Amino acid sequence: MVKLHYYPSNASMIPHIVLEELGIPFELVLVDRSQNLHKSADYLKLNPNGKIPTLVQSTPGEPDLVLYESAAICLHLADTHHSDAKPAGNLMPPLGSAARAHAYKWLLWLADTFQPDIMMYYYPERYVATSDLAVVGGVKAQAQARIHGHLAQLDSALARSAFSARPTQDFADAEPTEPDAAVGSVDGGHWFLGQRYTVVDPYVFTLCRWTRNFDTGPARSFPHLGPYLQRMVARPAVQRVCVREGLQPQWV
Ligand SMILES: N[C@@H](CCC(=O)N[C@@H](CS)C(=O)NCC(=O)O)C(=O)O
Repeated sequence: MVKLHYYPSNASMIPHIVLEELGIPFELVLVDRSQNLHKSADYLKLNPNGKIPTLVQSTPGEPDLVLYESAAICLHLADTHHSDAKPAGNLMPPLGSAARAHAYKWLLWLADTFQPDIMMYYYPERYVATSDLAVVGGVKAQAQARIHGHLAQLDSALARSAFSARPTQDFADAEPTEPDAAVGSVDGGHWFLGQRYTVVDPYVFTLCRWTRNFDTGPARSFPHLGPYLQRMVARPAVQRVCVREGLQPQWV
């Protein structure tokens, strides 16, 4: 049995979507952040960072696998639900392929570059040793400017992947060539790495969702990200997660 320790709209949404996409039976365990339970002694035993999510996988006769870090959880779920017989359901490109290398690159970039800037935007006071509102506001503004750059980077990567996608390819190379100027208007109905949906998609979706209330430049306002996010919202697994977590529209 798999248990996902979650809080609505937190990073736990990323593996939650992956679990739904893979059709794995799982149990959701609420870590009530409103009661600071992510810092409780019991939760810290699972995740010493006091962060959400944590996945606990129990297999009879084996010690529990306790895993934190959204990207690691998603990769583990993709690895353990990989099928050579039914490759269409796999959520990572084949081992050793260029597409898989790009998947690693994007997952790490999302986790170590984009996600920390979002945290800095929402919690700027954590990053300065003063309560001076002008200083705190400056940290927030700088984070928002960097996030705008990250969204632009995702948007142009999507443009390239639309340009490179071929119906016969299992996984399009995510960064094959410089984008063609004409590609700006192309909406190939594709996913982040090309024709095939991967665990990168729920990660991109969730971080983009966190910009939905930005007064300027939310992810949905970018030319390629906008339609892409709508394709994500149309996926039944994404809809099930948004409903189960009790999220209010606008979802993205
Ligand atoms: N890189 C970690 C980050 C997790 C993370 O920052 N989670 C946030 C919720 S979105 C959290 O638990 N914050 C609580 C806190 O910082 O006190 C992951 O993706 O698992």
